[in-house]
Amino acid sequence: MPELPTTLPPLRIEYSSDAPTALLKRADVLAVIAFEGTATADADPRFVRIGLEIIGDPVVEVWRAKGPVNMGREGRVCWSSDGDYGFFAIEIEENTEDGIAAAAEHAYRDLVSVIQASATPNVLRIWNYFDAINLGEGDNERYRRFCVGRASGMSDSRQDRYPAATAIGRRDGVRVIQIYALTARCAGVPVENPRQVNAWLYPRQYGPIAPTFARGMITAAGQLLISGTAAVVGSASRHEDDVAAQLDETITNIASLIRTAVADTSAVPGTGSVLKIYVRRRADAARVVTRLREIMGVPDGLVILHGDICRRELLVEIDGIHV
Ligand code: 3EB
Repeated sequence: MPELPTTLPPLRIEYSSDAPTALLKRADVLAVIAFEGTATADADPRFVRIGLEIIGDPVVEVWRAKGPVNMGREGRVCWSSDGDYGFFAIEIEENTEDGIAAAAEHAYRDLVSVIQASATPNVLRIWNYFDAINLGEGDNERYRRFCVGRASGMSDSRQDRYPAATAIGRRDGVRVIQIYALTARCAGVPVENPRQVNAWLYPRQYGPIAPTFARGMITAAGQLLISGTAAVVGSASRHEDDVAAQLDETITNIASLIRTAVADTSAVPGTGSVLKIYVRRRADAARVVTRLREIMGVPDGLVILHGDICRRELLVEIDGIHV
């Protein structure tokens, strides 16, 4: 068998106002991620619709690989792949009283087993969305219970191999966990942020099981996948009740991650970045966008979503990709 190269062509991630059904007709489309307010598509394993309100123009996120893309379903997991990259998605209902932890564990077990059996077994990045993320007190908060279940479902992962991730709360009242993953034929290199405690080493006060994600992941194509990033310095949340200061801190964190990843002390987010901003309060959206443009100019792509961040005091979070 000829040996496959250990580098990958870049994955193109962009926002599009084209109809999902038109996008899905293209043979190089790996995934289309829509939000509330964007049109639905016919049942296609490459299509997910996340129940977050999009603030602004109704665009969808499109992932384009080299193609051609194969796709299918394996139990509850939907997948697609062009041999270099894989897209895997699962939606799991929360059933019992301890629904969220059990559902997260099942979702991760199913997802990981299908991914590990695939030609693209290296998990680069995972997105997690579920309802009412801050409901419940102390260790009963739904985000913390989710972290417990996720860690059980990922139990065979090594700490230095956690994927980059996002976990955001929906407000649609639908008790279904929505998870999707980007995987690849070649492993990526996880990156941690020197301004922040590694999330998987967070102290006990933030929950019984620390969140299992890396701050970023450099792909074999040299692209940096940026985890959900907020105004966390060390392990503490900063600038309570001040969305502008939280945004500035978040962008400082992202700049620090990018500089660590590319070993270039002048690198900044902006050109070359495709970003999502999650705002807890709808009314903050315009201010956040104005401030973001002041700081970083115009990124290559930008979407604003109305979603809850995993700690109550956090008002804004940003994730994305930087090339
Ligand atoms: C933080 O820095 C903010 O649990 O998967 C960001 C990205 C956050 C991912 C996750 C949580 C997660 O801790 C929260």
